[in-house]
Amino acid sequence: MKEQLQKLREQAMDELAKCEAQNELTEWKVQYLGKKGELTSILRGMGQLSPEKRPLVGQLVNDVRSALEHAYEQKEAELKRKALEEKLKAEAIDVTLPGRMVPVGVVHPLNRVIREIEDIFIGLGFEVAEGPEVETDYYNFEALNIPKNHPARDMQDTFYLTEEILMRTHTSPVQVRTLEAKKGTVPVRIICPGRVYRRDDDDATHSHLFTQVEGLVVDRQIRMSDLKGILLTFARQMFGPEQQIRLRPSYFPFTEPSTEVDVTCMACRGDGCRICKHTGWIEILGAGMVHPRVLEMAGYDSETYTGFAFGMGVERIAMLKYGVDDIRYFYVNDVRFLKQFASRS
Ligand code: 2NM
Repeated sequence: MKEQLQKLREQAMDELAKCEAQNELTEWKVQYLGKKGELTSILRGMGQLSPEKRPLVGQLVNDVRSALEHAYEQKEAELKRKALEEKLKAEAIDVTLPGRMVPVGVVHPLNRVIREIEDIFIGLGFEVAEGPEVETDYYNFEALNIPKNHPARDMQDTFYLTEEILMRTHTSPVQVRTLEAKKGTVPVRIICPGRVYRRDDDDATHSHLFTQVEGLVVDRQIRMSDLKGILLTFARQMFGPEQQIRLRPSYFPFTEPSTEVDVTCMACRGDGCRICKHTGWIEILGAGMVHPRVLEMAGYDSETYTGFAFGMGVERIAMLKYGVDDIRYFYVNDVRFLKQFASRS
């Protein structure tokens, strides 16, 4: 009996050592330690033994059982550890691998310049106002002192949708709408960026669709010197602290007096070059004192209130700033062009 137990123990230990997976381990446990297992059947056979031998053999069986149980637990822990190690090895991540490049877009140069202009005027106390690109004849022309059959309508050939509805030719209608909404109250300090449309043949310097930023200030005692101060401050923040501005008389139906505004040529700093046609100056703005009729039509008492307004073409400024020689580049969305604005400001 004792030998039989010894043999069983050795055999069980050998078999256990061969186990390589949890399912084999479970089979082993059933075979040697289970209710119908080999140890149990030896225990059952003890009935045949003499009473003196029974405790001795019982003790032996229990020793073998606990030795096998102990060995089983150790083996199970070992297998679990091995399985975990393999799993960690298989799922290992090389954190030193370079990441996959994600293509990132860039802000369109026109939007970049718009943001820059907005930031400057916001710093001067202006708010940004926007409005519809499809407008009525009233807001685009009548309210701006451009009556029907007025020659000024020829200045900006218009895309008409119907007799009365058109694509706006400037962002001034937004300013008229803002004045109406403020119902005669001051101060009014707004800039209006947006797309405008004119029936032009496209070429290197003309586009039937382009972008404007217009500004408007209305308050008591606003005068021409306020306009000059604001535009000089703008020019210096936009193009550099050495900038000067120059005002030349002009004509717009919605301002009186009206002026065209030149800034120091940023290419030659005023010395004269091809870009400024050897004048040292570049025209970038139109401006003037808002015509009293425009104020009256929008509900402002022109005896009490005065204002100035100005307008500029964003493409022209972007072309000068970035050295772009054809306005059409802004609209064809050639990534080779757009990518060049990746990290410039
Ligand atoms: C310009 C030039 C001069 C202008 C006038 C107005 C309004 F609505 F207040 F009357 N907005 N913008 C204006 C004046 C625009 O662009 C070259």
